[in-house]
Amino acid sequence: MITLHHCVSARSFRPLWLLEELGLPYSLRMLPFPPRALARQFLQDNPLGTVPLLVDGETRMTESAAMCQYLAARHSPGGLDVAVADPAYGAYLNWLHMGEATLTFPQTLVLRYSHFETVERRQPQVVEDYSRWFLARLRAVDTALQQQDFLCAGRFTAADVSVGYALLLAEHLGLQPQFTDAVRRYALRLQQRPAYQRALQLQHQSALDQGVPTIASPDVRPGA
Ligand SMILES: N[C@@H](CCC(=O)N[C@@H](CS)C(=O)NCC(=O)O)C(=O)O
Repeated sequence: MITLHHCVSARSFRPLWLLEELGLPYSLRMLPFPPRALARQFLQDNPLGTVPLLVDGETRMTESAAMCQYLAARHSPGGLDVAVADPAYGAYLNWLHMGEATLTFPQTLVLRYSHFETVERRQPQVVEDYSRWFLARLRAVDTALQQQDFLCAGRFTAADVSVGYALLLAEHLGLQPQFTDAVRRYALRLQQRPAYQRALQLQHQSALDQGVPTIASPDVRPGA
């Protein structure tokens, strides 16, 4: 049985959404955000203190994009992954990792220096620079979507889950009004998927059931 350690709408939303897309059995363990401060016993499970943590037998993973790759390859070969022999394999891996490395990372600087830090440590210049950085990198997504509904292989794949989470985070940061039409329509297309909707409802209900705040992690204001 797979166990996913998750905070509401944190990067762990990627594997949660994918698990729902794949229809796999799993157990969802909700944590308050940030777990490093509010659930210190979690450090015994993951010394980084970060979510997601995914445990599948002897396998323990702490990188959300890698989890997407792992779950799609191991549990749905030919379904939500792209096979090594497929001409779209390189594009698939590129998008899958771009979702975290290029599209999510700059947003974490925006989040940290606009909301997470104490008022004295906030950095409006960092917020402006990395918001622009993110929006500039998003042009690659816009270009791809001029030709197709999904990023690669002519169908929905785990790469769309990875990039889709970066778009969800951007909405929490108020960057959505600066999306192009193609990106806005794409985000809507992803968010209308039944598995995405189920993941949203499940995280909310599981937070209630497990006594964890239901507020989305990017909306938490630890420094306020
Ligand atoms: N690159 C990792 C980043 C994991 C990460 O930093 N997660 C954030 C939530 S989105 C976290 O747990 N932050 C809490 C902390 O840094 O204490 C991934 O993609 O999973």
